[in-house]
Amino acid sequence: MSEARIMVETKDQVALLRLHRPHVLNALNQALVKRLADLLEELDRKDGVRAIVLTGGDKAFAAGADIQELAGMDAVDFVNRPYFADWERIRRVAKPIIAAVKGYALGGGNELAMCCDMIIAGESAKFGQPEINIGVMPGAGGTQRLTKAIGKAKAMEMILTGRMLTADEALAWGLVNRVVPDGQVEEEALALAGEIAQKPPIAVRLAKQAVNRAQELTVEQGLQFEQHAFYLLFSSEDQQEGMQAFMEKRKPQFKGK
Ligand code: CO8
Repeated sequence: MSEARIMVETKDQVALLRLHRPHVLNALNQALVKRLADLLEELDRKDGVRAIVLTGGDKAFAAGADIQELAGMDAVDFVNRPYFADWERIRRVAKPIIAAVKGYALGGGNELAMCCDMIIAGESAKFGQPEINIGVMPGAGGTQRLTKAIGKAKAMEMILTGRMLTADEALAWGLVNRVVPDGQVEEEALALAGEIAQKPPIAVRLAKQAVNRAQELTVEQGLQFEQHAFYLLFSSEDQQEGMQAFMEKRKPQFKGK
């Protein structure tokens, strides 16, 4: 079996990516993360795709970085490779990505789910940053994204104890959008992606960027970004179509132009 196996299906303008290294609970080795970044960039450029769902297996979305691979690395390897460059590529994907999580989302797996824009969790989902138990700490955004998502006190507790959250706790703490029975996770994520795929794609992309700016910039800078993105949309055909359709009381036909 290829070490970087990811299945891809596309239907109704939504692409579904499935991580597939079941023998190690989808542990994220470098080849898998690179393949994922390659595929996401490809889908980001592809006209017929407007939203993406990322999922794993029944037992694990992803159980973290591949500890077997990590164990053989030293600090200089991280600098020379560079280990996190593919994570940056994933972070820059412009189209919306929804994580559909069943089972373990741990360490890099939880960080990957948080790199997505929304998370649909199955009842079996377990979210955690257990790096502390193996002598390290989160390295792919966990200390930053988790803190923004659930607040300092709770992020501190998860990161310093390595304790896992159940799906219901993750919902109560604001980490996930909703919890559904495991058998419906993919369907629910695909339905949400399908709904977004009907919206005007340029506005979706700019709105995604603007919301992400709220995590990264001051309110002043974020407002400035939002206003510029808003102005920009007034040069799109979809803005004219959307407003015209509203006034004519008909369904808009968005073209992504
Ligand atoms: N890396 C490599 N192999 C793994 C990993 C992993 N993260 N997780 C599970 N496996 C392997 C196991 O070694 C085992 O292999 P084998 O059958 O050959 O012994 C197989 O998957 C099944 O696992 P278990 O037998 O352990 O299954 P259990 O149901 O008993 O336990 C757990 C499931 C609780 C998920 C357990 O496997 C576990 O604790 N895994 C490790 C979780 C962890 O510590 N994750 C954090 C890793 S560090 C990290 O993510 C750093 C992130 C920063 C950089 C991100 C870059 C990608």
